[in-house]
Amino acid sequence: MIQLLERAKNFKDRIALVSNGSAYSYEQLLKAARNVAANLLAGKPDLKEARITFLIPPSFEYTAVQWGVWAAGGIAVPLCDLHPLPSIQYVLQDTGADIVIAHKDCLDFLKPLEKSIGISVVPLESILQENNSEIPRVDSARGAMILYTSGTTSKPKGVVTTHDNIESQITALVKAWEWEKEDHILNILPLHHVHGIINVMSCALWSGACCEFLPKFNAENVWKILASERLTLFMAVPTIYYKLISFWEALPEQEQKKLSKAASELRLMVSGSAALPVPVLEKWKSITGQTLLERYGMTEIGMGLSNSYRGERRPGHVGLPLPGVEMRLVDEHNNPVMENEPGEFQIKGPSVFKEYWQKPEATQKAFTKDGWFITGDIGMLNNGLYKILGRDSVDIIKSGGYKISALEIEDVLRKHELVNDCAVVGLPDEEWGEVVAACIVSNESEIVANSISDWLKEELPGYKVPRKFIVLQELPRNVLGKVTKNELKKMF
Ligand code: MLC
Ligand code: AMP
Repeated sequence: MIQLLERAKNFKDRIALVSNGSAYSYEQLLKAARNVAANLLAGKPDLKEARITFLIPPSFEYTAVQWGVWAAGGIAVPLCDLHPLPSIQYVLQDTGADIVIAHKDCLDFLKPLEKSIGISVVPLESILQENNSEIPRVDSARGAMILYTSGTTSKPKGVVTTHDNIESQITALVKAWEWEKEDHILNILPLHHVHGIINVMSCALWSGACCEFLPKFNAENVWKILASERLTLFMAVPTIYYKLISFWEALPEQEQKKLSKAASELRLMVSGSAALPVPVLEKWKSITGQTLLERYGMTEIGMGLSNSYRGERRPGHVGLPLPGVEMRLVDEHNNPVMENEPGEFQIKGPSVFKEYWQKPEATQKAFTKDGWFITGDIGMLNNGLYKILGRDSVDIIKSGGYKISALEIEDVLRKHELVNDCAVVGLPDEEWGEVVAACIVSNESEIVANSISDWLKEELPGYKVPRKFIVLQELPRNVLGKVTKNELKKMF
C-alpha cells in the first residue's frame, strides 16, 4: 500500500530485496515502482481502483509491480504460479481485470486467455520500462489488494483490503515482534496469500529491513541460507518446519551441529497458517534451541492472535490479541463464553478487510449486526492464553498451510464423466496437517484414481488434488440425506 512507498524514502540506500542473486536498494525499488505506475497509467490521471492482475514469481519485479499498481491507484491482484489456467481464468473474470502482467516464463501459458476472455497479456519487461510521467496522490481509504480465499462456498472469494487495512496488519506485527531495519528475513512462501505478502515481505519493507526471496521451497536450500547466518527472522507454515526437521535428521552429526548452531542465532522464528503440532514445536526446539512463536491469522483479518515475543510462548496455544485487534469468543447466540468454554472467534479492528469482491451478501453474512467478523474458528481461553480447537465447518481443509474448500473440489469432480457423486474430506496428517481425500460414487468399479487425479490437475492447483481416493456404491448420509463427513473420514 501507498504508505509503504512513503516510508521507503527514509531507507533509500538500504537493501530492500535480495532476488535471483542480486541485491536491490529501496531507491531502486521506488524507481521501478514509479516506472510501473507511469506505464500502467499511460496518460490517465489515476487507475481508480482498476484491478491489475499479475503472474510473477516472488522477486524484485513482483514487488515493483505490486507497489506500482498501488502508486497508480489500482488494486493489486497477485496470481498464483501453481494454478492451472481454469483457476487463473476464474480470478481474471471475477475481478473484471483488463490486463494481466506476466513474467516471460508465463506468457505462453496465459496467451490462450487473450482469445477466450479478451484479456490483454502484458509482458513484465514493457511495464518496467523507464517512464517519468506524473503519478497521482492516492487516498489510503481506497481498495489496495484482492486476495482469493476458499470458504464454505464452492468458488474462492476475493478479499478486498484497503491501504489502511494493510497498514494496520503490518504495524500490529512490526510492534509485537519488534521489527527493525537491521532485520533480514527469508521469504519462501507464495506471494498470493497474507503470510508471505504481509507477515514476511511487507513487514520487512515497512521496517527498512531486507527480504530475501527463495521462490521455490526446498529444505536443503533453506538450511544453506540459515547456515549463512545472515537471517535474523524466519517465518513458515508447520509443514515447512516438518520438512526442515526431516532433512536435518538425515544429515551426519557434524553437519547437524553446524546447522543447529546457525539456526539458534536467529532472533525470532514464527509458525502459522495452520495448527503447529506440539511434537514439531518440541523437535524444533531440541534441534535449534528456538521456541517457535505460534500466531493465528486469516486472509480477512491479517493476524489476530500471537504468542508473546518476550514473554510466554505456550505450546499448542496462539497467545493473545495483537495490538489494535479486538477479539471475542462467543456461543451460537453471539454471547461471550467463559474461560475454558469453547466458542467462536470474532474479530473487530482496523485490520479487518473491507468486503468480499462484488459479493455483498457474503460480506454481510460474514459480520454480526454489530460489526464483528465471524471467523468460523473455534477456540477457548485457557489459563490466560487462547487455544484453537478447530473449525465450525468440515468443508474447510488446511493442507500445507493452504486453505481448501471441499465443495470446490466436489464441484469439479462431478464434472468427470465417471463420477456420479462424490464427497471430499480432510484427513489428519503429520506432515501436511490434513491431506485431501475424495470418496467417489461410480458405476465404473474400475475407476482409476490416477486417471482422475491427472484430470483434476488440469482443473485445480496441485495442493487441492486429493491424495487419497475410495470408491463406494453410495455416500454415507443421515436421515435428512446430508452426507455424514465425519463418518466418511473413518472409512478411509
Ligand atoms: C504438495 N504435495 C502434497 C501437498 N502439496 N501432498 C499432500 N498434500 C499437499 N497439500 C506433494 C506433491 O504432490 C509432491 O509429491 C511433493 O508434495 C512436493 O510438492 P511441491 O509442490 O514441490 O511441494 P512443496 O513445494 O514442498 O510445498 C510444500 C509447501 C507449500 C509447504 C512449501 O505447500 C507451501 O508453500 N505452503 C504455504 C502455503 C501458504 O503460504 N499458506 C498461507 C495462507 S495465508 P511428489 O510425490 O510429486 O513428490 C493464511 C493466513 C495465516 O493461512 O494465518 O497465515
Ligand atoms: P486463510 O483463509 O488461508 O487465510 O486461512 C486462515 C485459517 O487458517 C484460519 O481461519 C485458521 O483456520 C487457520 N489458521 C491460521 N493460523 C492458525 C494457527 N496458528 N492454528 C490453527 N489454525 C490456524
